[in-house]
Amino acid sequence: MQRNGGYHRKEMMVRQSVCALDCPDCCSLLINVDEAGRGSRLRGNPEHPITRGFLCGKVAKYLEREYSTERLLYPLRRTGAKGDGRFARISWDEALDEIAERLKRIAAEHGPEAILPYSYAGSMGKLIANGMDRRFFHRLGASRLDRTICSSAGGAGLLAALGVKYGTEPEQFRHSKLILGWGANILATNVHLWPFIVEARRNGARFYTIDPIKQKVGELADRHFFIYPGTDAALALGMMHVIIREKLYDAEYVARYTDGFEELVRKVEEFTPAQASTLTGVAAEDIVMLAREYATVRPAAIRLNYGMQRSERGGMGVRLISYLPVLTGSWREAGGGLQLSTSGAFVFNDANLQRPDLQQIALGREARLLNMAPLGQLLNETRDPAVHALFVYCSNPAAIAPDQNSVRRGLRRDELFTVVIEQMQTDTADFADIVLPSTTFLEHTDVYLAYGHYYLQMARPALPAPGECRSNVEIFRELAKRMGFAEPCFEESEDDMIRGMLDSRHPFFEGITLERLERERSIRLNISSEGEPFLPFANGNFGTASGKCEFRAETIQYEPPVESRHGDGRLRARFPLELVSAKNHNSMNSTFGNRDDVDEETAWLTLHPEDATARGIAEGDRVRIFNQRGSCFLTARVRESVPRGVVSTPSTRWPKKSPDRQNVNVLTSQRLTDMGGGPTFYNCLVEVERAGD
Ligand SMILES: Nc1nc2c(c(=O)[nH]1)N[C@H]1C(S)=C(S)[C@@H](COP(=O)(O)OP(=O)(O)OC[C@H]3O[C@@H](n4cnc5c(=O)[nH]c(N)nc54)[C@H](O)[C@@H]3O)O[C@H]1N2
Ligand SMILES: Nc1nc2c(c(=O)[nH]1)N[C@H]1C(S)=C(S)[C@@H](COP(=O)(O)OP(=O)(O)OC[C@H]3O[C@@H](n4cnc5c(=O)[nH]c(N)nc54)[C@H](O)[C@@H]3O)O[C@H]1N2
Ligand code: SF4
Ligand SMILES: [Mo]
Repeated sequence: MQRNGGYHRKEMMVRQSVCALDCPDCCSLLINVDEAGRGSRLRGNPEHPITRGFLCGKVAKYLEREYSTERLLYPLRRTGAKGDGRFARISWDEALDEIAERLKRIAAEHGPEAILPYSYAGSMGKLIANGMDRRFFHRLGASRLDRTICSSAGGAGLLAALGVKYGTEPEQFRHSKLILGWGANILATNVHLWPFIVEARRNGARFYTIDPIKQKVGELADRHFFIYPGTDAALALGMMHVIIREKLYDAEYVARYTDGFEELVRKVEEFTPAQASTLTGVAAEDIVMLAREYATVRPAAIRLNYGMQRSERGGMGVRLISYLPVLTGSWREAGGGLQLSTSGAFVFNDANLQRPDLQQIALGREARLLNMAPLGQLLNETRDPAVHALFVYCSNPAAIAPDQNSVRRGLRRDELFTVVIEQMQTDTADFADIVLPSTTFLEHTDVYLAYGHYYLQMARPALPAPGECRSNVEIFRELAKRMGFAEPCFEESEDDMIRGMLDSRHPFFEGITLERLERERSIRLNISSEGEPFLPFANGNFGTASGKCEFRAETIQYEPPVESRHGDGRLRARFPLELVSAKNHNSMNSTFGNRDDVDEETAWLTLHPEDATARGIAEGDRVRIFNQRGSCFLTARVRESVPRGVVSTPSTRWPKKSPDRQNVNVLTSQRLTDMGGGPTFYNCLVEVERAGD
């Protein structure tokens, strides 16, 4: 802790923390704390090589949330109907006793797999969202949750292509001469990559974006390419066609480090630029130009983000795009390659941390695995056993899960026992039988991986927890006691847990200890020697069994998404517009949805002028947006930032802040992606009409 007296009248301490929000940047924070323990200013750590002294707008204001009068401070028991939001304060003992008693009863009557945890990355912390909670549910024998809601299609695509889930370091983008922002809203969702792009451009790099929406980052690009939602696989095939036809690939790299190239050559023959253009909406000459520049302007880096894999063909899209730097040998170069995620380099000892072996005690086997994306189906249709208890933390499924009407029908079931650990009274918390108040990341110890860089970080509490808030770790530890779980792992301190997870024996983790983390707080993984760039596939070394990149051309195929302009004709006749509900700028999924300014940002629907005129819609009109699954109201904005046939709204609003208590997820479907079982939020056909005032 540094002291920073001087011109401040009150003695100020500067404490270090880490932003735990679900963001690739995983920033190192500094917070000013006065003698009374009150935080007064949050800023980015200037010494952190990625944070570089600045924060995004949403977290610069995080202290407003920290001290908000809307924070949940005490355990609550529901007194009204599910969803009404009427609750009464109870004590921790009452709350925990009741939860333990209900879980025991459900496990005895229906088997423990009738209990379902539901969590995602409200905190990215290993202890808070991937630690004591997992031990608890494993010991209980609860159903396991397949955490697919965000990135599993892209993860599967990347693994299919490269065999591991990591890629180019953000720091290396400064050396690029051509950067493609592909399905990546960099200024909103990954702002700490931006300075490296600026540096590259200062040195002459070109920067292009490929996205169905021209976001702010698209306006700042040298060129923006509009693409129809969910058609990236076709664009990648078209680019490969040109690169191969014009012999722009790196023949030596391909010969040494890949397998199945000849079959790939035959496969991509049919995907001419003209054909790819029809499917994607990108002009044929632009596809040729993109392919030529990508292959010849060196080094060229691709920043792929998860936006492009939230669609029916998302897995194949990521897989095929990941072949581009393989074909051109771009992995050899600093400033080349591709980044979708870096998370696969953080090889913790998750067996120590999460103790999957504990499932043997209750079940004698692994518990069933349920995919979180179609939550409505899980709650309404799962049998043998049905879901009788839902335990939610670090997620707000009533706002963020697809097919919201189905989710709500499930949450409303009388016999379902629901527990929600939360910081705010979310829509999901409104359906809970018991609500437990959670600490924020400024108030508990945790360890963080990153999915946009290679620094492992640790945070200690910087601020005291208000009211009776407790961390998930404390809560699951207490619940374990009440359930009678006697294993020593439920007695472990946070530090014990950290030691266990760092004991991974992976070379990337060598020399990383709790003591070192305590001292340094942020440690670059051992991915390359000091001062050297990390070039993971410069010499092949793919994560496949053969160590080569295997094209397996026979498994490459492309079909237009069902919910798209080239998809199901009957559906399209009723709902001709493609809705993309991508990320908002000033919030984090639904996390700051309680704020009025965020609600306003997420209440817009952008339409192309021709689509608006055809429907008699003008800027500022209230519109109803609907399909076979539901409808909601938004306010029209008429712009050429979307192509004809595409409408867009920033996601996701708190349903209960909108007049009809619905957000866009009433429209999105429970259909899954081609790989990885992910949700298909961005392939969603709708119609829009002007609504009365
Ligand atoms: N400000 C802010 N930052 C965030 C978040 C937030 O809610 N707000 N959420 C966090 C989370 S959970 C995640 S997963 C990351 C995601 O980070 P990103 O992937 O960058 O964000 P998205 O908005 O999902 O998608 C990025 C872009 O992909 C575009 N896109 C949609 N469909 C397609 C398609 O089919 N093809 C192509 N090429 N592009 C497409 C969208 O229009 C969008 O502009 O951001 C994190 N950071
Ligand atoms: N239409 C549409 N839907 C989407 C998306 C989209 O782009 N469009 N994006 C999808 C994606 S990529 C994602 S990742 C999901 C995100 O969906 P969620 O993972 O549900 O993320 P948030 O909406 O940010 O909600 C996280 C909640 O966790 C709580 N929380 C934070 N820290 C803690 C803690 O320490 N303990 C506990 N108990 N709670 C905590 C916060 O208060 C917040 O309410 O949404 C998905 N849904
Ligand atoms: S949300 Fe992302 S950019 Fe903002 S402070 Fe957190 S890690 Fe940094
Ligand atoms: Mo996400």
